[in-house]
Amino acid sequence: MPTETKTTCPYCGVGCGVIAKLDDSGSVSVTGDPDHPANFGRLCSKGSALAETIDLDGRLLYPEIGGERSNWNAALDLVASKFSEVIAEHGPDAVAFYVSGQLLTEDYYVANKLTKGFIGSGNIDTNSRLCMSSSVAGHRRAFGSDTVPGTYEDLELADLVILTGSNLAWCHPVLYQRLSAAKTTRPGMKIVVIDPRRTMTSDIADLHLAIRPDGDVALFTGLLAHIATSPAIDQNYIGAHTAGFGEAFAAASSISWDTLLERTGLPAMQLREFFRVFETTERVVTCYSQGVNQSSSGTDKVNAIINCHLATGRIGRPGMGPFSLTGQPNAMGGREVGGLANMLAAHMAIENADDRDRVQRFWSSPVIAQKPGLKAVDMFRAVADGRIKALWIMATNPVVSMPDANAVEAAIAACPFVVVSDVLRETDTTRHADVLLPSLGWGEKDGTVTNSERRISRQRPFLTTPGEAKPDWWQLAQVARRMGHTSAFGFENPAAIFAEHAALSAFENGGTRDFDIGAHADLDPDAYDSQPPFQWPAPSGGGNTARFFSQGGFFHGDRRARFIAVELPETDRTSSDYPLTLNTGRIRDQWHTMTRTGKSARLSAHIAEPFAEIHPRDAIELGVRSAGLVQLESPHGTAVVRALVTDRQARGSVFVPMHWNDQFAARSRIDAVVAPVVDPLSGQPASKNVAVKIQPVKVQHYGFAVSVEKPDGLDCDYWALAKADGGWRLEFAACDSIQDWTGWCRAHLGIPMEAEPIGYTDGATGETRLAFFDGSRLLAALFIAAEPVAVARTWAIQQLVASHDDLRKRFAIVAGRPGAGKPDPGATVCSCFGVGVNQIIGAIRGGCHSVEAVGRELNAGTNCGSCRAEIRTIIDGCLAAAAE
Ligand SMILES: Nc1nc2c(c(=O)[nH]1)N[C@H]1C(S)=C(S)[C@@H](COP(=O)(O)OP(=O)(O)OC[C@H]3O[C@@H](n4cnc5c(=O)[nH]c(N)nc54)[C@H](O)[C@@H]3O)O[C@H]1N2
Ligand SMILES: Nc1nc2c(c(=O)[nH]1)N[C@H]1C(S)=C(S)[C@@H](COP(=O)(O)OP(=O)(O)OC[C@H]3O[C@@H](n4cnc5c(=O)[nH]c(N)nc54)[C@H](O)[C@@H]3O)O[C@H]1N2
Ligand code: SF4
Ligand SMILES: [Mo]
Repeated sequence: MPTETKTTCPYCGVGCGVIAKLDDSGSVSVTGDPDHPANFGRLCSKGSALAETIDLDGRLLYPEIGGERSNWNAALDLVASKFSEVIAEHGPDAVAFYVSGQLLTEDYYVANKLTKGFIGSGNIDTNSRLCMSSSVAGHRRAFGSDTVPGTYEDLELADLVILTGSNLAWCHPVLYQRLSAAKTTRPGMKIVVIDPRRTMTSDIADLHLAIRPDGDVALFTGLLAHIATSPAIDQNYIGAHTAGFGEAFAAASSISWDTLLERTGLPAMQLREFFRVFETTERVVTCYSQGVNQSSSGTDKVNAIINCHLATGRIGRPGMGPFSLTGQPNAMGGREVGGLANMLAAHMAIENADDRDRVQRFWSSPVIAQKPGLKAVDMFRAVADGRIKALWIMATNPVVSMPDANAVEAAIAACPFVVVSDVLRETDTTRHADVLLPSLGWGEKDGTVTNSERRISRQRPFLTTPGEAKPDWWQLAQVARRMGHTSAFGFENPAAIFAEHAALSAFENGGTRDFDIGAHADLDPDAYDSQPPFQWPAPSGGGNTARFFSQGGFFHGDRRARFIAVELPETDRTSSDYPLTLNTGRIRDQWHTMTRTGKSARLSAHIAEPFAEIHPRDAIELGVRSAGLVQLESPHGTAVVRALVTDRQARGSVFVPMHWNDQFAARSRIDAVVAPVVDPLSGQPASKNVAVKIQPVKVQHYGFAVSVEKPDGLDCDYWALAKADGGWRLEFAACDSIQDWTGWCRAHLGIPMEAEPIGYTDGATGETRLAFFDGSRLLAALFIAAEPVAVARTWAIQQLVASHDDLRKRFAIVAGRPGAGKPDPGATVCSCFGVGVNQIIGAIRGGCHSVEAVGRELNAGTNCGSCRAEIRTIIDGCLAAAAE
């Protein structure tokens, strides 16, 4: 009998419930939990592929010191003694913790307690600085607390949903599915997408505003000026529950219409239409994510949005409110425990002496941090200049994800003592660790996470502990005990930590703080184990509500919200040397630095290479050819990626995904190019507006290979590796001439000497095609050309698992295309059923003119639904082409 465990997806902030089934043979399958209120059974492509990412390949299984296997006692003793020494000699601010929104709340709570209460430093920051900190700063300015007022249901209840700086279809896919289903049921519902690029999300929009980079402050300030003189204004709400409207209105109304047009880059008609639809629709939700947060004006963007909701009183009522979409599974939990350098535990403020005193009394701690610690970018600067001498990195990969990543890498490499807790042995960050601590991963670890709508769900273990891996909270508590704090870190299990966290949230609260889960302060381990998902607030006396602020009740001292008078920021960073704007973000099927999604062949099939989206006219001016290689350069570094020429991109901008790193590609860490420019209030990096220049890379040989063995020792100018069924796929390019491709295959694709190739080299063009077999099995196939290689890639990959008994047909592989009657499926669109673009086009030609019809014919889009937007785009494209 398979065992079933209800747990939570470890990827995005939607926080979907999943059921993991483990059968007697040890194999795992993962399905959506129909009872979970975030997803009601739905999953996206990443959630559906979870079972493919939990193997032990590449796992860090034992503690290491100096690259050698060690044991827990030695490793923990060393960490505790080094941290203690540095603190004794240089003070508490000479150590730092850099943690993650992918920790569980219990891990995070212990990390924060140790740093702020027992070491007495504010130097704990997190990758949430790169993710949510502008939202946190904006919420605190407006509401007096870091509160998300609404719920997911509001997106379904609204008559107007504005998505700004959010690629919901790819980044919060299940929420997108809920929204898209609501729009199907109520076609009158309007969706406005605000994004400089045309994304898969903009495809369901009634209105897509292709705003200029960072034009959002101007747009929402213009909107405030408009609604203030329209019937939409709610003077009662403003009068009863807010302060500062006059100043905000004065600032907004001083901006001319021409300035608005210029700063937003939008046509006047679109701007008017947007203002009109906001004015006339009461039920409006404005969702925002990284296009808002990751900006040098991120906090002002958040407040400009909130201003409009306060001015109309459209907040905290069904279908109304500003809604910050959180990225990571536990971005919210991290905020609840105070994991940011400028926060204290349980939504208390580090600047507030009463709060500091309260937390210190609750913890009975010897000290309490007196001031905010260093925010991520400053923290790594302090590592670089030697102020920080001991650093513990946990559940994040800063060498890939921090701006100015080469400088961050150099800082970590030069730091006298670096501890890294991770689940993988080899990442771009782990290679610089003095001490490596093996952590439990998803499916093994045990605790809670909070999603974007304040819902706390359990992550439960269903796998056995691999090697000597241990929970992150345990590692921290062990070090704390070894530093002398025995009783405060005597936790036996995550339930005990959660209960303490819940008790602190209620401690001397009495309704003065938003975050109160006192109802769970007495939870025993059994109750914790079976705890169903619940939304906060959940105070001990009951009386919790799902939404905040419909009747005011803000958390500033006077219980009023604040309007913020924002100024228009400088937005254009380009210059004659760096004339283009680099925008970075995500793709559908990869998660961050690919340490988990990169293990799945299915997920790697959707987009297998790093790329730069470039507008066709920019491409012509730059001399960039479609599928050629380009180098992006800023004063901070360079990266090389494939050119994807598309009119979905605006002129003057390029988009590059953040995911690729040294484990999967040659020089594609885009954060090496990103400047460390931050929002002055939140400290969040402006990862979406970076001045760069681009040039085409002159290539001698373009190559594509499929290989059973993992390609190794690659030293060519460009390569990108992706997992495939039965082996690996490799895209690469060389700038210098290579003659001996058979030797190259032996050196890099693990081809044994006795395996003879079949194939040819065309002396005139240099085109080369080689295939190596072992009996009836294909070991590797290589395709080289002077142009980007034209090969039926999906078909070529399928040959890795096909049988090649028929010797004559082996030449089909060298030809690089399937024989008659075996069509090439084309690039994968639907990862659940492995359906390619050519198959979808075939079905459309055969008369399937809707997503549903394509689904009936090919199954595509009928499981997780993440590809439905793309299928719709392909249908639209085919029908438009046919009509011409
Ligand atoms: N598939 C996938 N899903 C994920 C993740 C992942 O790695 N992969 N990561 C998760 C995490 S941690 C996060 S934080 C979220 C992020 O989720 P999102 O914020 O939705 O994702 P991004 O792609 O970073 O950026 C969103 C959009 O902002 C746009 N943008 C850029 N500049 C501007 C601007 O000035 N104004 C406006 N209005 N828009 C702009 C970009 O073009 C981009 O399409 O995704 C979560 N979900
Ligand atoms: N240019 C650019 N840069 C960006 C962004 C962008 O849009 N553009 N987005 C930013 C945002 S929003 C985010 S959230 C960050 C994300 O960036 P990171 O946090 O650096 O990315 P991840 O790949 O999620 O890193 C998680 C690490 O923790 C490990 N891990 C997984 N589970 C566990 C666990 O349970 N315990 C421990 N100890 N380790 C574990 C993984 O193997 C991996 O090494 O990137 C930021 N950087
Ligand atoms: S939307 Fe996808 S990635 Fe996000 S929690 Fe749900 S299943 Fe996981
Ligand atoms: Mo994020």
